[in-house]
Amino acid sequence: MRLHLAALLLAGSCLSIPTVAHEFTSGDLHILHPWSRALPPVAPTGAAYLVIENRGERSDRLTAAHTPIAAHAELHEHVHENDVMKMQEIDSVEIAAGGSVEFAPGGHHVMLFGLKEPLAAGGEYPLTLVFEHAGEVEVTVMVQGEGAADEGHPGHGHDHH
Ligand SMILES: [Cu+2]
Repeated sequence: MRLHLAALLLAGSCLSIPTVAHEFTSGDLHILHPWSRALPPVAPTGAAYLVIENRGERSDRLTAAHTPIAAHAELHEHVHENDVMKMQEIDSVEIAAGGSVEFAPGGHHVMLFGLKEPLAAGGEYPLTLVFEHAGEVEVTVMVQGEGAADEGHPGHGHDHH
């Protein structure tokens, strides 16, 4: 329920900030609108979301990510286990030829551990995505504030703490 509300608020804030729509291209891969939720400065973990489109004719895989603002980054997914939503690490995410994968709250995300600087609204930071075929692709993640602060990062059901 709260997730849906957050999604609506987020959609609204996207519309009101035109500069927020941004896209990165590497060969056949298009990475759309990388963003993070702004978090209180004390938050030790955060998450990055984006959409990866593969407009080519062979599949690729996202295998890792890293950023200078976090000690460690992992690819995560949300799973339902006994009616509890949990996050768990995944080795890689396939981006099928002609397909796309969405990293979004409540689903896949890039989890950031050991934040070295706060995710402050209006800020941005570099994130490097590592693909099996396309290699490393650096994108800029925009940090979005008001209306995007939900979903339970950091916190619920995390296995690492
Ligand atoms: Cu996570």
